[in-house]
Amino acid sequence: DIDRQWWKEAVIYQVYPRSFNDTDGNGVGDLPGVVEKMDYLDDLGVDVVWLNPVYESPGADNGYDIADYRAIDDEFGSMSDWEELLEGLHDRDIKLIMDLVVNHTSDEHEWFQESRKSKDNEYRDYYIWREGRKVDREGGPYGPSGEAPPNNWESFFGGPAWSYDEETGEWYLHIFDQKQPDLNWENPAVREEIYDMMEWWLEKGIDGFRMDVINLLSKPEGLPDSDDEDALVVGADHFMNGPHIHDYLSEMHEKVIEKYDAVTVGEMAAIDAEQARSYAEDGMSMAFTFDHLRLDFGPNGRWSHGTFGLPELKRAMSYWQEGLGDQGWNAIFFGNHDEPRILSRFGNDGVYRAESAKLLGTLLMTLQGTPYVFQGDELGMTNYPFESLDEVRDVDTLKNVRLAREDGRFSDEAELLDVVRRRSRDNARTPMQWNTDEYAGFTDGEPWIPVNPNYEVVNVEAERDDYDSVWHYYRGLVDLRHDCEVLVYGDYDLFFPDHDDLWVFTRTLGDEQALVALNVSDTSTQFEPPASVAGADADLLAANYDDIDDVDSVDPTDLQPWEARVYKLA
Ligand code: TEU
Repeated sequence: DIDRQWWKEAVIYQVYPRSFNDTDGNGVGDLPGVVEKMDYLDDLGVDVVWLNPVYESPGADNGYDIADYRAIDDEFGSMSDWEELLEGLHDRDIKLIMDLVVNHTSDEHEWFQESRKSKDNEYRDYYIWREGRKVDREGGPYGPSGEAPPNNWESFFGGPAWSYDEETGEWYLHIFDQKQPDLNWENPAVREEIYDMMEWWLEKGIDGFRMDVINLLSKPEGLPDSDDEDALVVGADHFMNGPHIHDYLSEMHEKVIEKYDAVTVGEMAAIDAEQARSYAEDGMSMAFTFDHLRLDFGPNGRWSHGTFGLPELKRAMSYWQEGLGDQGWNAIFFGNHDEPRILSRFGNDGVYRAESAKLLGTLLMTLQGTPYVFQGDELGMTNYPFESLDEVRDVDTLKNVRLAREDGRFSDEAELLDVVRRRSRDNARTPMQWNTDEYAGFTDGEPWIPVNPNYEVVNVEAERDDYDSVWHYYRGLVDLRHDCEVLVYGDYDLFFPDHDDLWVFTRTLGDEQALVALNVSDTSTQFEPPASVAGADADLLAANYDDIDDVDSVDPTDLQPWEARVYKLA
């Protein structure tokens, strides 16, 4: 009995509009730019576009600081441009999901402007205000008031999660930048405002929401200090998956989502499979989880570098492949606008650039769950070779790295640069590479962030002209995903979990079976098929090396560096 859903069968493409295509020459991508590339998306064959925020925003965190939820920022165009996009995508049978950022607003949102005015303002309780601590803690005093912040929670972007506001002499909570005050979800008026806004967008015809840091909405009574040293940031043990989170999400589902055939994908750091199942019960279609994107954190967490082996990556992914059962659904992704490029992080972006990009695409499209392609990954775009912090735009990188430098956490500037190159969110935010024109055809002006110098080789035009390119391979994978139900709904079974180089698994649905064999390494590796499929008649559904036309059964073979094969068992 398969629980079929359109969003389980879909391939989703993430458009980061700021860096996708600029039509007005101001160096920032815009909505008419996405409209211009709708045929490109259609040619690639994707079913859904997830659009990062384009709402009115001062841009402290590239649109994740929203000043008006119902307006399009001038930088991106107008509401009629947005409507043209929605209509154009729908004409091509492509759905549109929008980013929902409701843990916080911009400090320039009118609610916050009101809220900060006085303690008895009707919007005061839309946000989380507290008095500072009168007793100086070690390291204090912090604020201009001579007080310490209300508790010891830290911002993801570094420093205390609180800022002092002179106007009323209190502090407000911001888990991200100080220009991103957290909304107070305990206040029913806040929840109603958000639900109305969501409904407004759904009425316009969108097909769902990607929900930003959605498991952060509920903060515990009393906002206690954290003493969990393993938490992602100080306080995360309290503000992630907080006490009322399921009440809020199931309320949101009943009041809004349920009335539409909308998909929801929650961004949910720090959850396990059991928690994911309970979020699914609240009505969340699927979740972005991050275990696999923490493996390369070093001794000082995100801003230091550690190493990991393939068995750990397989373990992290297989946990989720096996862990959800009938309840819940995986969102499969290896990167997005917050992460380094997948090719540089999990592949080999040098000699085996094309091979490893294709292997990662194969993995993305053959694991169980809905695959998300981040713009440019279908070309094999890579990390940016940062030479200095001057090339960095991202608030997260700039703030964290500066603080770490002040604290002496880097031994020298070279170490700092190394970590920025590996980790900065800007790696994924460099302009989409369309052709070999200046600035890769992204803009006629000066781009807001530098273009990766490899655009001369890695670009849409060149790859569409080359039948062996990463782009054409992705194009084929999208078709494959559409044609093979076993790749969507089949069970996942992992073989040789401890093998250092091979990732081998089957997908099984009734009497249909596919076998995926990946050589995740720079050296050729002997593949001995698992006993259950060895010798079986099979066709190759996908392969990233082309000298294998004669394969008609699953036999022992040497897999070339980064070779990927998908067999369909007869
Ligand atoms: O990201 C949430 C988040 O936790 C990230 O800040 C993450 O810690 C970091 O990017 C390193 O992986 C979401 C959005 O995707 C991000 O762009 C926003 O900055 C953030 O929320 C705040 O809205």
